[in-house]
Order: sequence, then structure tokens, then C-alpha cells
Amino acid sequence: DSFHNFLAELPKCEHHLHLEGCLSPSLTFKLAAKNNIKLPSKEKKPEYESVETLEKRYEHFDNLQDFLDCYYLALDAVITKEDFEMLGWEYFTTAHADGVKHAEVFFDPQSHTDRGIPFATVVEGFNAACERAEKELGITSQLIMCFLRHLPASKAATTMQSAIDGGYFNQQQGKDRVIAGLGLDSSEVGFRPELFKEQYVLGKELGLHRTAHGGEEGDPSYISGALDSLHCERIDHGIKLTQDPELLARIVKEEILLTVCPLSNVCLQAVNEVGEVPIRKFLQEGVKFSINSDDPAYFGGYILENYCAVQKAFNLSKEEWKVIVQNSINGSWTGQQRKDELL
Ligand code: ES4
Ligand code: ZN
Repeated sequence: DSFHNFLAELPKCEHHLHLEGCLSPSLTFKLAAKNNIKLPSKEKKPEYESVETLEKRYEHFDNLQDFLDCYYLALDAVITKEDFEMLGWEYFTTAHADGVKHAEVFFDPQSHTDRGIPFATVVEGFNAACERAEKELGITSQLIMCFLRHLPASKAATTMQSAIDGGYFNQQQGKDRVIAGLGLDSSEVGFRPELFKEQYVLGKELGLHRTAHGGEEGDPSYISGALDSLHCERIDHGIKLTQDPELLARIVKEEILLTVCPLSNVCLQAVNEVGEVPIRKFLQEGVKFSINSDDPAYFGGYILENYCAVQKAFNLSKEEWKVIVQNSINGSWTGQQRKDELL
């Protein structure tokens, strides 16, 4: 209907998208065949029988960890720079169809370097997709390098050093830096943000932007820890913020943007239905947030499907949508000139 068209045409910015989360069952099998990889290479898993059985497996996840176990296993199929570019391109073409104009996308170098893929292969493949997206689709983008929080902080230090040594944090001639910011993802509970303080302080000194997953499954202290110890400018998910009104007031006052992912929250059973995501509460209290797709190949939809699911659950007005879109643009890590083009 006409509201669908209205949502489709909104100039969207995406801030919470894992490029590895765009690896669909069909692309997994395609890359595995090309690379002569036997899936899974670790242990016999019956869901790797076919594209269809893998799709079936992705229909239900018990929680974040159950999903992550699938997510890391499928990555064995992704090997070459061209594979990473293809994965990135899978994202940008679909995002373009959904009306995304600017995207700040996560990648997890450690899930590849830990299985012997060079850091440069990962970054240069994903970066090639970003450059192609700007040239061919007009989508501007940034890469956000995430540390895996279930790995020791010493491994994060090694990853940080790889990015520094490769010059990937440097401004390129006349262009933005290849990697614009730091993120923190993977298993949340038990892996506190404070563990990664040293890398984030270094990142801040290097002029990098900073965000971290927090309050997805963890309690609000994972959010305040990311603000206090990691100097985060944004919080990814943050839905558990409603458990702490004082912290909520601080988030409003400091204008911290939450990158909310409604379909992800349902699929990982952080909520029972989209209507339980505190969208209405955030709008009423003045919490700034964007709406994002997280891992679209796993959670049943790219960004427009998330917008539509929110509309179905909350029946927002066009004015409320304009607030959401304006906050998404203003909360982006891009220059005022690009923001003005989008506003
Ligand atoms: C993730 Cl949904 C989610 N949460 C935490 N870490 C992640 N990595 C990829 N998707
Ligand atoms: Zn995420």
C-alpha cells in the first residue's frame, strides 16, 4: 500500500549491519563449491546437506549463542578477496533496493584471521565492495572493525596492530579512511566491555569512531560500561536500557544513538515480538535510534523489512518516521555536506 511506498522511499542510513551476516545459505554453498571447501570442515553437521536444509536450520535460533555458532561455521566458505567483495556486494545491492543511501557496516576480521585468512584479504575485499557501491549505486559507506568479545583482549590488540601496520586507519588521498571506527560484538554476557578499554582508548587517540554492542542480552551495566570505559558514541541494540531509567536519561542527555534491530531481537528471542522492542518508549522519551537489519541472511529481512515490521507493530505517523530518519542521518559518521544531501 501507500505507506509501504513511503517507507521504501525514505532516505535510509544503516548503522548496524554485519557484512558476514549477509552470507545466505545459497551464497555459502556457492562459495564452498568454488573454493572446494567441504562444509562444515569442523564436524559433521546434518544441516549442511543442502541449501534447503541450511535455510531450515536458520528458521529458528534459541538465543544469541545458538545463532553465533551457525554464523561462524558458515564463514569457512569465504576465502579470497573476491569472496569478501562478493559478500559485501550482496549487501549493497539489496540495501540499494531498500533505499539505503549511507551505510556504516561491521566486519569481524578475527573470524577470518583465526582460520588463516590474511587481515589484508578481508579488509581489501570488503573495501572494494564499498568503493564499487559508491561508484555504481551512489551509496556512501564506512567500515567498522569489530573485536570478538569472546576472544581474549590480547587478540584484539593483535587485530588493532594489523590495522595500524596496514595503514587502514589512515586518511587515503582525498578520501575517508578505510576503517572509520571500532565495534565490539559476539557473545555479550560474561564478556564485559571494560576488557577492551585499552584498544578503544588507542582508537580514540587515533581519531576513530567508537561503538559497541550492549544491552542486547546483557543488563544495562553493559551499556554504561561501553560509555564509561570505551567512550562509545553509539550503542548497538541497547534495548535493555528500559530497565534503568537513570541511564536512559543519560543516553537522552548525551544524545547517544541506539542502533536497534527489531527482527534480530525477535529471531534471537531477546523479545517475543516486534511490539516488545521499546520503539514507542524511545520516541516518547527522546532516545535517538536508528532501525537496522543486523544479520539479514539469518533474520529474515533487510532494512526495509525491519521498517515495515516496526510499522506493523506500532502504526507510527509519518512525522514519527521523519524523526527516526533524521536522527539516523544526524547520527551517522559522515560529513555535514553528505548529511545535508540526505536530510
Ligand atoms: C551479532 Cl546479532 C549479533 N550480536 C552480537 N554479535 C554479532 N555478530 C553478528 N551478529
Ligand atoms: Zn549486531
